[in-house]
Amino acid sequence: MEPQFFKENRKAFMSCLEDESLALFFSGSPVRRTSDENYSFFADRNFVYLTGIEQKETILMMEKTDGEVKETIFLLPPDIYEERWSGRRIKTEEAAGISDVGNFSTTDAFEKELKRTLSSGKIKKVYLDMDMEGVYVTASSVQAVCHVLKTDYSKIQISSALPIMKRLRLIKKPCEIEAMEHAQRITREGILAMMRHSKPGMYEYQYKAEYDYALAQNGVLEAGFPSIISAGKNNFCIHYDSYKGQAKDGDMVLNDVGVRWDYELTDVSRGWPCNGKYTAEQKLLFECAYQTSEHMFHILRPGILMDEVDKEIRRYNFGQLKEAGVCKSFEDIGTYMWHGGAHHVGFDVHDVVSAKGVLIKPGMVFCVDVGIYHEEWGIGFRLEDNCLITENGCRNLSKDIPRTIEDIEAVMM
Ligand SMILES: [Mn+2]
Repeated sequence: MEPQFFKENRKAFMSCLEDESLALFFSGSPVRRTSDENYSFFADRNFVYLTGIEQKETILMMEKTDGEVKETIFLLPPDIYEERWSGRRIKTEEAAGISDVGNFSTTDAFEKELKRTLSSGKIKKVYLDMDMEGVYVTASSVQAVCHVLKTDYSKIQISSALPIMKRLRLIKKPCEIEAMEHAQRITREGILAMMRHSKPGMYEYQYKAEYDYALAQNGVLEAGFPSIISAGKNNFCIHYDSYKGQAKDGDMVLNDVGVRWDYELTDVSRGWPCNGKYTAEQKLLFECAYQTSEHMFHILRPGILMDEVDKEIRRYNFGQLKEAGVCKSFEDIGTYMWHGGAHHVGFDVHDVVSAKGVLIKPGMVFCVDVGIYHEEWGIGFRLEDNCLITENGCRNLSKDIPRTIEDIEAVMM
């Protein structure tokens, strides 16, 4: 992503703030795993959306006074001994090149600078990055600032930056779409690798190994999110992650996987027979999901209420299942459809956006996910694609990943 992208994001964010406001974003700290080990660090996505920087313990401070905005990034100071063990820390010039922020300081100066700013008498409101439930996301840092504000600056109001971030992140820019398209190409490689190597008797971890190998060959060292790869009855666990099961002849394999490229994610599901040939029952159900998905890609366009997407998937898929003689009454649809069919994707796989009561607009990207679970027949799968809303319709970003019975069977021949 070009520095311009992050600069525009900050500008858009600050334009939503009143004068005499301060906003703070923290990249976060690694979480301890055990003893002296941490989980690999993953920077807060709102912080990354505004800076492009993914280093731990980094802080973005933005101040709006007298109609002017001042942006400062606080970086970990150089430490030759620490850097010997855990890699070099990002330098000011590099951080400036990535983010296009003009002012830099070091994290050890942050507390003093924060107190100086808050004591200036020019700040009436502080915006903090709080998570979905209003609980503080980058826990310790945000909590520490809250504590300082409540004890020493009780006249300054605390506000959540989240509603603004959710509005901004809802609409994707052309560079984000480009990154997603590249991520789709790699996702395709991963799914094709699983399909091509598939045979009865293969273990779920072997499918996963094929997926991870294909990604790594394309420079992606970690799946976009914990891959869901299951076979047979394990397909009935929606967020399955054990990978210990074995695909037996006649079983379907379900993959619900993604790739992150340049911060942007994909989220694609396919369901296919491990032996490469759909049975009559599998065909019947798959065709229902496919027709529903096709229907959605025909009708989705700007102006439709986002809340209607899920309902329409359910309504249309019921029609298909009824015609197939599987489900007789709409009241019973919950027996076969276990989850929602539309969530946004972007910097997060369940993207942090606000779409409730919102009309669909160009630049939105969300999943069209049709899941069918028929426990009696032992068949469960999802057909999930990523839909980009355009000026007068939509585009299936994952359309090149085989999604018809004919195309999937051809790949698996
Ligand atoms: Mn998914």
